[in-house]
Amino acid sequence: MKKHTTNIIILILIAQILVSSAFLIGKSYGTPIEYDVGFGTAPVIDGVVDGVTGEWASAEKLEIELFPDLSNQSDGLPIELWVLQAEPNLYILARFDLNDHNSIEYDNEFLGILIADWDADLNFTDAKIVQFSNISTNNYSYLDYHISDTIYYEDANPNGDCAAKLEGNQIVYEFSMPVKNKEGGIEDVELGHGIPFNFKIVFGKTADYPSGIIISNIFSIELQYPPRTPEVTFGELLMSISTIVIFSTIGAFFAYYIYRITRLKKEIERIRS
Ligand SMILES: [Ca+2]
Ligand SMILES: [Ca+2]
Repeated sequence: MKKHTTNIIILILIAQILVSSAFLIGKSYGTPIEYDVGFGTAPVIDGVVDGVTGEWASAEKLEIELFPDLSNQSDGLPIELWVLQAEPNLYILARFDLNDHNSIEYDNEFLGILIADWDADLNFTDAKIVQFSNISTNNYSYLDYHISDTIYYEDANPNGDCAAKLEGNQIVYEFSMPVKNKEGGIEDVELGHGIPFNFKIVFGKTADYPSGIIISNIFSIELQYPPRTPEVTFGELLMSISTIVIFSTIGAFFAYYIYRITRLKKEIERIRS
């Protein structure tokens, strides 16, 4: 009976050590989530929020204001800003109202997303712009630029997509841009997972950059790894294997030590009797 009890205790100890090892592995795989931008299926880039399919339902929904002067943030234009990841792209939607939005004043309206590289703070070098040539007939172009010393150069190889549509006074801009799988080169910021990037929304009424920009604001997001497929570095893998080996070895030694003590105790009892 005593022998069975000892064996059960040893088995429990070994199991506990193995479970502890597995827990440590789980922790080492985890990616810290600082800001959830939402994963979902790719929305259709057509300038319309499709409520039937719920294409933006899983997006992170922010509200920011655009200002003429970022150092004096008062009386801004409120815009809805939705951010969604659906591999391999990042999707951003901007939606807002303006009084008399369909008047001739906004015929050459544009909205752009400027992107700074992860190590460049607020040096925005990539620009994705939707430029209307006639908002009343919904004629616009999607333009991909790179910026050097405040001068905008049109990319030889534009990436991403955008569509916009005005309905009444409300306009919707839907953007998509590649993440990770596209080399940035000098024309684009190469977006990557697990790194914070600064984005700047710019708006204007004259097709001239940057002088036509009248209001803007900056927001920062950290793109997350796709669900259930975190990237494990070689170092993390090595650490996880080492953890298993070390804890399992310690567990085995510990179990053997208890086993030997139990045997010794029985031997002493036998000699005494
Ligand atoms: Ca859409
Ligand atoms: Ca670009």
